[in-house]
Amino acid sequence: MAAMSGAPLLLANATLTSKLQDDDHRHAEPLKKNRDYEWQVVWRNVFAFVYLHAAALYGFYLMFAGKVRGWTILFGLVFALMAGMGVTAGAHRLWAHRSYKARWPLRLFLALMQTMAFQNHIYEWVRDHRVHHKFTETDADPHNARRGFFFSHIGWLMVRKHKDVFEKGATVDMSDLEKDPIVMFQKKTYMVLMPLLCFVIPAWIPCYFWGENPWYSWYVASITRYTVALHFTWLVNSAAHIWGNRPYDKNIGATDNKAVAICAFGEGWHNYHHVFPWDYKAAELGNYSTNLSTALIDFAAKHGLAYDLKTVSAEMIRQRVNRTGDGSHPWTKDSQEDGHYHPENPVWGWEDTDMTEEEKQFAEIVHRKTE
Ligand code: ST9
Ligand code: ZN
Ligand code: ZN
Repeated sequence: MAAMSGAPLLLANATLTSKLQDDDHRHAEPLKKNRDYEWQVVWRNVFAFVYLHAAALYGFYLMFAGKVRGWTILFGLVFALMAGMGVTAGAHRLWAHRSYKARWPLRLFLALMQTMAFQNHIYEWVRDHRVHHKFTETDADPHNARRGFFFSHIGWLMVRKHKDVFEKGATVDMSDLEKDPIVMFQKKTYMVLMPLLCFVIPAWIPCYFWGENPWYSWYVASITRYTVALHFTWLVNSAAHIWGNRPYDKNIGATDNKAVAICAFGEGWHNYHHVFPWDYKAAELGNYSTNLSTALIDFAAKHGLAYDLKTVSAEMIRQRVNRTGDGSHPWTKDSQEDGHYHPENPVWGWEDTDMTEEEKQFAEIVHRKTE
């Protein structure tokens, strides 16, 4: 393991030019009507979501009526936890933001867990997410929250994307993922692996190991577990772009929302995350109880599977809170402007080649002394 293994890194970017602000997505502005975007409904997806929700309601009935075994419910919870971690610690913090590095056994494990979640393969998930960060709350954002709760939550998966998503999305560098054999293998085999890992195996395990009724197992361990996990994930795109505090930047839509953080294993500290997307914790406030993904990454780092964890200095956070926060940060009242450090904006958090020379210059990685 490299000498720096397990040690968080600090990214200092003193006067980084803002890509995000270039996109002119001031939250207060109402969405301009865009005649180019006539919704083309994808009925296949609409019907799939109608089935999922009807079947999940039946799954809840089975659970509350005591028809399904306790072991099956417990299994569904553990499975959801693992799949969710594949999304948060894997697709999101590792692959989309490169906020830490992972040895191949951890990458394999995270890719398998991400496949269990069926939120599209890692490559597609990351592409949409990088585009979301780069063009937040514009027409190029796949789940633009300025189109309202329903669109950003689920609606965006039921219509064809705006042309800006394709056009501006094409400017996002994905070469790092193309070099990761685990990501590319998952992409190639997704249509076989995903149905097995997300639906067939979780329905089969309760039947085989403790004799659950196969239909009950299907509805509870597969469908209800999947549907609830989707909603918890989607809340990050919808609720955490609408309701909550903006302690770090009041000018952006993303919010810190503790309830979402709990449901989405630490991804609800979304105002912080949009301001400092390279931080492997995706949060400053809260602890492991509101950030289970950080607990997993720290555990992996302790055992040498994760390393080069990136984070943000307390000073940099303080300066940003003072300059652009909405006053809800617990430090705000005590802190004072010293005028020394004025971070303009984050780098997006991964080592992409489409960063400008100026951005690269300021995205200097500084090692933090640990002990
Ligand atoms: C799901 C994803 O639910 C959820 C993501 C949530 C993200 C949350 C993030 C927050 C942090 C993490 C929180 C985790 C919490 C976890 C807690 C768990 C308990 N850039 O897409 P297509 C191009 S998925 C550049 O088909 P259409 C590209 O060339 C749910 N280019 O567009 C592409 O071709 P290819 C299950 C892009 O036709 C081509 O366009 N899945 C980009 O408009 C066509 O792309 C579903 O429901 C881009 N961003 O269709 C299926 N995008 O791929 C969902 C596209 O060959 N998807 N291009 O390179 C679909 O059916 C379709 O995508 C569609 C749009 C109908 C929505
Ligand atoms: Zn992100
Ligand atoms: Zn967001």
